[in-house]
Amino acid sequence: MNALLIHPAFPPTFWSYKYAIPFIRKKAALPPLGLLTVAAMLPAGWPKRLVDLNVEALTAEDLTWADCALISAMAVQRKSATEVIGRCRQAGLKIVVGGPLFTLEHDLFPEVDHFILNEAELTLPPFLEDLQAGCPQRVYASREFPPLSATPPPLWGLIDLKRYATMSIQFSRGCPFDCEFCNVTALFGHRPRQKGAAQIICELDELFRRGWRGAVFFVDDNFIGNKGYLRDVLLPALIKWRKGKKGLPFNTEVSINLADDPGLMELMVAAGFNSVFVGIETPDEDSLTECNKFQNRRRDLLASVKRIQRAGLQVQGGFIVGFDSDPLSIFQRQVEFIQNSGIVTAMVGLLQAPPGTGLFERLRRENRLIGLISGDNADGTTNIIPKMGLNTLIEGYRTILSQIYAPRYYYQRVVTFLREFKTTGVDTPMDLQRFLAFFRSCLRLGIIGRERAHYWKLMVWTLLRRPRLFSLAMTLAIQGYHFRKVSELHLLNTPGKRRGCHA
Ligand code: B12
Ligand code: SF4
Repeated sequence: MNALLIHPAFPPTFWSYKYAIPFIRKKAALPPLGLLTVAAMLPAGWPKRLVDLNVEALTAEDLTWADCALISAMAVQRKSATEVIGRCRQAGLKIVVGGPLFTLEHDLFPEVDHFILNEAELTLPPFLEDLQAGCPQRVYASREFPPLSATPPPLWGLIDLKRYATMSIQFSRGCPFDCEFCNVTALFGHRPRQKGAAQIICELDELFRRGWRGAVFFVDDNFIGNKGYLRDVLLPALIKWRKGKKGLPFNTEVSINLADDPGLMELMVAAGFNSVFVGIETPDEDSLTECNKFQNRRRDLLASVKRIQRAGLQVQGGFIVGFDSDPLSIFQRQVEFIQNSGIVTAMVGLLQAPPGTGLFERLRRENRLIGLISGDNADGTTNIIPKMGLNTLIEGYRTILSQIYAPRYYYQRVVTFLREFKTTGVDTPMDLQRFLAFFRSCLRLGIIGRERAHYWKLMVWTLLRRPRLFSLAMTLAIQGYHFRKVSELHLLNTPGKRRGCHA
């Protein structure tokens, strides 16, 4: 069986870094880790090819070569996935699909032969057995959450690492918290399940062996879901692994309670972490209560962010507007919070209700749902009827975006952050592309760009005040260009168009 693994194309989104990665001559931000992992679960005797539409084209020759297509997608890839399914159907391939898009919306794809839903560790083996026996079913699903001890390392040999800006590794799945809008717990449950430290070291060794020295993203829903194991086993193992090696800075996603644990932060920094994404959501206490984000409540969120930054971890933040409890002042309060916190990478979205979440069920009961989510949680669309009215919400959202990514506000935030940030020492080693990225940024941002005065002011300020952070300042300037372009795209789409409904 010739297996063609296909990753559909992403539209430009906040995390796609579509407008930033050309500066370092990369094609995509991250590799399709789900497909690379599934590839390792397929029979060893099957010849395999992986086509990631984000870095290359799907050719007629690929389709002729293949016997079956295995497609993985999240909701935001819906359009490209539908096109790919059509092409595979025309080529007469057996179509097998999995991943979040299909797990949550499988009834929308009549042309698919087999749905391998939820986690492939549980649902792929019975499909392969039935296939072998000549009686494969259409849908394989599971309500169980498998241990990750048997998850194989990804088949990195199927992709060209050099085309990606960052590599990824998954340590754990699941999150102990229960935020009402979040589909992570619907997909992966509340009990964090993790790989053993030996599995992680083996995956890192393989990336290192293949010459990777760039950043590695631990793609966990909440990396600190099991603090005991981190403290006692994984982080000490990572510290040991890192000795004598250059590069491979780590980043991940955590909940805000990391700020309460200086020992854990110290260990993470020593292990090579330099950045964490935190779901801050909102500075409004009532809205935090409403969405059950109790780990963010009754704390000084600003002080928590500063503590993490001072420990040596850049904080990237997720923010949401459109809660029932949001007062009309929320838009300005969000802007003020983001500016004061020095969270440079601030992703702001409208509240959406993904299927499978508590919010989706509540709003269905209240008759306040209008179709599906777009799949991009930060594109200014929503599938809910907000209490404050859709127009007010969208206008307020536009006010936020037009401020926080505007050069004056954005560069100000970079300086606020760099002042606070404690340098750790682990960074991506300077290579030719990063060196050239500086000259490209000089040209694009420093000469052509409307942000030119802010750009040069930042470069000079960093050289004089925080010279060790010069490379980081340049990276943030380039990322700011991406955020501005994506937000302009979303703002341009807004007037006149009914936002949200993808029914
Ligand atoms: C890493 C990650 C990213 C990375 C990399 C994405 C990429 N290249 O694939 C980055 C940071 C770029 C990213 C971006 C975005 N992401 Co993202 N991301 C994740 C995250 C944290 C981990 C995904 C991962 O790598 N998992 C590890 C692998 C091993 O697991 P897996 O992919 O789930 O695969 C398993 C199963 O699903 C199944 N499977 C998967 N595919 C297939 C295929 C077949 C054939 C079979 C049989 C089985 C199978 O088997 C695998 C093993 O069990 C998830 C959260 C999560 N826990 O899943 C969100 C998540 C997938 N992202 C999400 C979103 C919304 C986004 C963005 C739209 C955010 C934004 N506004 O910018 C963008 C869109 C992507 C883009 N490039 O523009 C949502 C998707 C929701 C949905 N219903 O579709 C998730 C679930 C987070 C969330 N709770 O909202 N993301
Ligand atoms: S802490 Fe994050 S991953 Fe966990 S339930 Fe809340 S939003 Fe989801």
